[in-house]
Amino acid sequence: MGKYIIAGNWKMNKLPSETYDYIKEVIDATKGSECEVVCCTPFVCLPQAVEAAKGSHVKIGAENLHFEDKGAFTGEVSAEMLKDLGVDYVIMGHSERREYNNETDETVNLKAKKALEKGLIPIVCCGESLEQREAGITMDWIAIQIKKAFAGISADDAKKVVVAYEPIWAIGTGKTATDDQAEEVCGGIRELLENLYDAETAKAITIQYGGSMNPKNCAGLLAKPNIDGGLIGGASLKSADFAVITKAA
Ligand code: 3PY
Repeated sequence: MGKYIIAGNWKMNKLPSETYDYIKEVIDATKGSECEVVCCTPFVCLPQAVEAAKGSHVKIGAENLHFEDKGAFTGEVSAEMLKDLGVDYVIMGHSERREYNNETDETVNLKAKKALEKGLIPIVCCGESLEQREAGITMDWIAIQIKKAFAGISADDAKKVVVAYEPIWAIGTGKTATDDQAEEVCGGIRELLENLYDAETAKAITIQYGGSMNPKNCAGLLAKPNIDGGLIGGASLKSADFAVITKAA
């Protein structure tokens, strides 16, 4: 299956002045992990994060980007700016940005294409609401999100994309999908990707579970055949907790 990647999503947490030391802590705590270890930080923390991670096994990611190259987009940050800073990954389509910042499947697609063009690895988030799950339309919804996110992306580029399945009802609620619920959707995503591309491409794509993954529930989730890692919210803010997860992957 895809390469195992555990990525922290700090969201709007930690200060630039705390970042350098915290990344050093993460480097120490996660030493010996077999997966790729990534910390996605707020824009203002990225310079310190990149500096601290230099020469280590930890990679740095951003939590968003703009899909245009440059211009009159006050407050926005381009793929090239992130690349220039030494950033490797970038999250897009997180349900919080879909809810509060007008992120749509179309902007996710534009962002994914721009990130790939500039040599960044997109972490594309998808996931259903509780109402959609209860209505039995989880996979239909995810299929729309995935098809739109990957529109116009070649098989070679698709292999570089990371998909994060994050059920909205499990984000910031303390609720996690059961191992089987998470595997069912991640397996469904793999099947979708196989239909969109081919079996080899679908196998190469990392599919993460996200949504309150923590030191207690990570082992069961990560043991599932179609879960190749995690996008970690709260548990990425404590290096010891984060390291338990990176070592389980
Ligand atoms: C969570 O774990 O809450 C997340 O949203 C990870 O992205």
